[in-house]
Amino acid sequence: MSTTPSAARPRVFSGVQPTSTLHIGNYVGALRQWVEQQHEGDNLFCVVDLHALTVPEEIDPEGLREAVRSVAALYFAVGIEPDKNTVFVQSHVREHTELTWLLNCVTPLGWLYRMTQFKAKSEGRESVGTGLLDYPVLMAADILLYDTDRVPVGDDQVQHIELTRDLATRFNHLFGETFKLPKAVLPRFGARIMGLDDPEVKMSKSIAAKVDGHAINLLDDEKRVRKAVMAAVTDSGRELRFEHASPGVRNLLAIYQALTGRPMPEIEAELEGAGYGQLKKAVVGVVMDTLTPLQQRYREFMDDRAELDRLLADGAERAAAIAARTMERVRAAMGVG
Ligand code: ATP
Ligand code: LTN
Repeated sequence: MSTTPSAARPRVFSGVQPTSTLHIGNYVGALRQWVEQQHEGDNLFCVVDLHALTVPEEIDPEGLREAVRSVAALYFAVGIEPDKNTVFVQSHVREHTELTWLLNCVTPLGWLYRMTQFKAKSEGRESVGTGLLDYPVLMAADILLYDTDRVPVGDDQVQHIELTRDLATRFNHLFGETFKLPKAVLPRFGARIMGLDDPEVKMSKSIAAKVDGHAINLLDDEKRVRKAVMAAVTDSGRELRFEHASPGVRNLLAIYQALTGRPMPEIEAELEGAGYGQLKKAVVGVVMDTLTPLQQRYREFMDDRAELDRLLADGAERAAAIAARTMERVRAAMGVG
């Protein structure tokens, strides 16, 4: 496999944190885009376990190792082909942490305090760790280490990718042309799926771990999916046109659209005269059409641990070869190493 990005094959990098089970927002916002675009790029898909350490009270070492395997198995289960993509675990390639330190030294604190994710995650906490503030610099290191062109993510990560570009620009200005500037790539549909229980907030793993009925998790069985979708917040009317619908109904329509890939006018025509109950049943149907085969493949990967570990070790070796070359350039530019 080629490890050199070329004009014809853009370098693609993305990752998900192994913090509890992934949900349908992670699927349509991130994983499905990766699968759809996997033949266009020279891709690295990472399980970003170092990002899962930012709240020390919540670190569960055994649970984390298991979650890393589970997320990797999900990557393969959604259709990421191991021989065409580099799938690896962030902590297996030490250069991520080394580059983070070097980038830290050129990052103005003000840039980090401005991040909306930092503001949201630090709000109301008695003590906030440095890792939570520094999180976007580790993410910038992930991306810049591989001369990444494209970063396929959901809408909530765009600000972090802009920060990555700003950091790369600042570094290049201070130490000479070293890093490429990456671009965020958003999905056509479903860049921001909202919570079923509260359509004003983004569907998120951390809320799903605490609140039943917030998310549709990728490993949920039909009973749980049905329960969550049927209880989803709507309103007392019957408005099923996307533009005029209330936030909860819009979210269900958005999930339906994201999973069927059909244009909204076609969906609206199909549901004309229907009530919210029918919309919810249709959503349960398309969710299960997606989840059933995915869960079957997930179990196969989880049952063959030796093979999963082998695939990840192989991925780390390929990623490390690229990372080592970038670090030589960065160290030379800064006069260390
Ligand atoms: P946490 O609550 O732990 O922060 P999360 O649910 O926000 O987790 P991440 O690991 O931060 O999930 O995100 C992984 C990928 O999924 C990112 O590309 C992110 O943009 C995307 N994503 C997360 N939530 C959604 C959502 N609700 N809709 C669309 N994409 C999403
Ligand atoms: N912060 C991202 C996860 C992440 C990531 C990355 C995504 C860490 N490093 C590099 C894209 C590229 C999130 O989804 N919470």
